[in-house]
Amino acid sequence: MSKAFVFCIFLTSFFIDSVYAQKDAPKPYGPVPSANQWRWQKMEYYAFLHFSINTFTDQEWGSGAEDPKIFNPDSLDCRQWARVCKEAGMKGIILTVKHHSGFCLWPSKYTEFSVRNCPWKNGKGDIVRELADACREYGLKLGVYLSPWDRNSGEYGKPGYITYFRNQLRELLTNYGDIFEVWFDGANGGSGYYGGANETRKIDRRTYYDWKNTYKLIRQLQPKIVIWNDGGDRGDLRWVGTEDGYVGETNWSLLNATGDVPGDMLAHGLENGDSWVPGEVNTSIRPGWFYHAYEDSRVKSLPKLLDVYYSSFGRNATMLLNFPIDRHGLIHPNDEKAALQLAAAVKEVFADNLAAGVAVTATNVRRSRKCFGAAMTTDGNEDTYWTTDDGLTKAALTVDFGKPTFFNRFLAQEYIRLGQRVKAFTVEALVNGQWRMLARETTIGYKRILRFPGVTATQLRFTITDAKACPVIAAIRVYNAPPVLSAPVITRDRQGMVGIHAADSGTVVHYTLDGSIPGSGSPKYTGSLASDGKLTVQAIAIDPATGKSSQVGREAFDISHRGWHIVGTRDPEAEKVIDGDTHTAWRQGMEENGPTDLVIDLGVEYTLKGFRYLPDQYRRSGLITTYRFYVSADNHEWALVDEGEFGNISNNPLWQVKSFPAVHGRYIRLRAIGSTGGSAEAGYAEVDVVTD
Ligand code: FUL
Repeated sequence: MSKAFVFCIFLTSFFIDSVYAQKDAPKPYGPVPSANQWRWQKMEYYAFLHFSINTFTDQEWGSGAEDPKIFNPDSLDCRQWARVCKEAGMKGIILTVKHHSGFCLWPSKYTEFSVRNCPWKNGKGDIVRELADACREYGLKLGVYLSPWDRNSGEYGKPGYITYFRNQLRELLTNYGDIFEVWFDGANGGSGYYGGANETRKIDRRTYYDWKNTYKLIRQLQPKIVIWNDGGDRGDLRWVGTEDGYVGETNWSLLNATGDVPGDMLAHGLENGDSWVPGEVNTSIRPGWFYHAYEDSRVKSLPKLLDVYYSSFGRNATMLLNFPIDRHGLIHPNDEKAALQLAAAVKEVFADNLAAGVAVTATNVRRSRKCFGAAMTTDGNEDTYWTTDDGLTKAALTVDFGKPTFFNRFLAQEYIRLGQRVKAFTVEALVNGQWRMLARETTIGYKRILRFPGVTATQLRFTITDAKACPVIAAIRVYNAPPVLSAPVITRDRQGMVGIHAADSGTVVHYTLDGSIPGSGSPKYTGSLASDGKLTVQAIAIDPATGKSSQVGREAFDISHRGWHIVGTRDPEAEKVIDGDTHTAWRQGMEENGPTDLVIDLGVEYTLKGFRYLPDQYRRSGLITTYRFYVSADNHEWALVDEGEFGNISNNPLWQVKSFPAVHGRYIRLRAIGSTGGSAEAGYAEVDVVTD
């Protein structure tokens, strides 16, 4: 036979095969991702960067009244941002090109409130341009966060603002190359500078922006973009209802095209929704979105970041991890270190797929000339899949390791281009000849990763127990993740007793009180330690069996609360505000239209230079949004020392730290002016002071 003839037969059979196979493949079931959503989903993990004028005022939200002259990073380097993100394993970067203050990181033609009027590069700089260039150099995609709410613009709330907003979109979507995602935050309307009006402006978030026509413009300018919108018309992606870094374990990539989306639906999607709207989990590597030096030691630990990874990417969502850019214009070294540790840990966990190259069998394989067999789930190709005959909604795959094998992670992947189908599944292990249930779960979607205590088994059985239509599984993988120890948790109670709590049993805790890094030579923790004044406690946990140690846990305390009392209430629950336990809270009803006071007697006079407020951690209402803070020597004459807002407290109810010029006093008064949930209540987990 001539070579040409053989080649011809090969081509013909390839052609017949693919036609037959296509005809034979399951039909898509329900909504499926668009080409843009599919491209986006495969990005899996990418960065958020928060940087704006409020980086220079230490606030989470800017008011719009700031002087552009304060925006002056001394070493801004977008290549550093891109390098860190690339090395962290991320595929793109979304930058807050305009946050709620309205300050623009590019020299927009349509406003004076931008980098054009700041000292950085003598007003000749363009951060969006520098980042676009850096992304191109590092092979990253670029996205933009353009806040619909603009606290600077005098036009905000009026029809003219929509033209302004679209003009800015046009600049961003035409001048900087491909933009993969545009982010429209849901915070909309409220107090602001508004061109000097200094007032409160409310808008109807459903109608004001005329999203329909704005979307049309976006898609015309960037046909490959995905739209994230938490404020108005349904975009291509959805918020998952929290900024804490997780999505529901049951997570459908579906919603209805219209109608309200309550929090629970954001977390879980809608099983029978009529549109494909997958979840994106956004969270910050630190407590806040913007940079605050006081959070330098609050960067998420490796166990926490791994938990976020498993609870977002591991639950059929993408992971959007934020780096606050610091005042130098850089990603802070602590944040870089944490992100690289996560990348190394992820690489280690997923290095060795124990299901690759071993026998996998299925209870049913779709009758076809094309291969839809079990082996398609372990061939390393995510575009091939195992599927069954139509009409089957139950089926199983069995992985035979051929020898006792230890594992503690399981990953499954649906071929979502044919729809998200699986409603329920189980994972079992064959241990000493007996099947043992490891997990009973619900949805899978693009990727689902399960964590469970390690087990030694010869086989693993993955059973789809319910599905909307025949299952279509692109991959299953099995791993043995090495243990990662958690840093000890450090607390101090009202009496000043310091407790250090190891998260992993069997570990030994060592600590220091002198600012040095603890090691195996530092004192061993055997029980609570008495303390009084300012104190920094650092601790690590060491596993004596392996010698592995955790990251360092660190907690800096100001004066103890021993002599403190809540004044002016008989409610004994009020003492919870100063008990040092962040899990307990006190709530008090607010006067109509505020204000409501919390007065604390510190026992003796101190030099005070700030205060800290932690809202109730378990409710979304009663979180103080605007405040005044007073100090007194005698509980009669009060001096107002600070006032302002706790920006973004509703979505991110973390410790609020406020400073003011040093003042002497024994009594403090936190006056709640407004709070979430209609200002009916003010809730406090803790209130603390910062002394000189
Ligand atoms: C929130 C905003 O208000 C925050 O400032 C931050 O940008 C976060 C990602 O979204 O809702």
